[in-house]
Amino acid sequence: MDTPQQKEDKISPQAKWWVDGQRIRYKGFWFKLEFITASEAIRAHYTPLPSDIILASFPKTGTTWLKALTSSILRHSSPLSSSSKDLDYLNPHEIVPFLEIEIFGENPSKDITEISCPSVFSTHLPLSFLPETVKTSGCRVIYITRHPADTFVSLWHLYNKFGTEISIRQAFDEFCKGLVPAGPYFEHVLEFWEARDRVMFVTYEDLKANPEETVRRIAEFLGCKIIVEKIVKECSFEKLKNTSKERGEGVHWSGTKYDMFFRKGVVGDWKNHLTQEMMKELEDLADLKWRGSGLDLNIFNRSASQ
Ligand code: PAP
Repeated sequence: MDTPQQKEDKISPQAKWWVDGQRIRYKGFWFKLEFITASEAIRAHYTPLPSDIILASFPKTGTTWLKALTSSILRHSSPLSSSSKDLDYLNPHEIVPFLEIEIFGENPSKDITEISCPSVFSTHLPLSFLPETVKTSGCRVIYITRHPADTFVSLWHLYNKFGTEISIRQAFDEFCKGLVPAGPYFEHVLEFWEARDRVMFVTYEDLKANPEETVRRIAEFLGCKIIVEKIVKECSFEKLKNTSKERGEGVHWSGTKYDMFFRKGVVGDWKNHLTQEMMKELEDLADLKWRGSGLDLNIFNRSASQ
């Protein structure tokens, strides 16, 4: 039986996020209630098949790009695979569903048995919220991450579009405290980092610095033979953004218009928004929270070939 502290750690209400409603702290992470309920359903009912592919990420770290790349890799390596639909017609989020909403949410919008093989899912849940079998079933998990400063800035812009009422300084403090959806960022990254013997770990910065090499690594991890340049071109920021514009407005379940997933797509935009002092705070936090794990902010400075 849980001690009062353990209970408190599991469900500790309540925090109001910048824009919408309440967040609940559950097992050390902040989520809306519906995500917590869904994570329990996932743990109870989801047994990954060895052929399943799970794309995991903290929000705003490159999820959309990784979804596009993975579906493009699968489509080009096996043109008959219907799990990899054409990016000319669909937003990457329409191709790869979130486990915690579209599959195991309160009103799932997809029937898991209808999804073709290999099934590709995504998740913003921490590793500890997923079933243990994710580590043992042979399914492939790819985790994408991004420098916390650019992650925060991307999140800040998104929430501004929804009408943020607090200053960037206040929002930054909340990010540092972990009070953001799926936060804290540092613990989220650390969980997947510590499982990297089973999880492929990719950074947004690797993809930007050396897309061909990183895509080649992803394809190899998935056991796919492809023409790398074709995939990189098909999933470039410009291409996806233009396709999204041409298609007109569509709205993701989160309320995000599809074209809002493509804002600037660069490394280092934090310099336009954060002070050196704020960056130092992030560096200190990384130091503190990742100490002893072998993980540090230098992973965002390396190119994929190193
Ligand atoms: P999500 O967690 O809400 O799905 P996610 O896709 O992880 O969002 O992150 C969005 C970021 O990825 C945006 O970054 P920015 O705000 O700094 O611009 C978005 O522009 C960027 N992005 C999306 N697609 C691409 C792409 N093909 N190449 C590079 N960056 C991309």
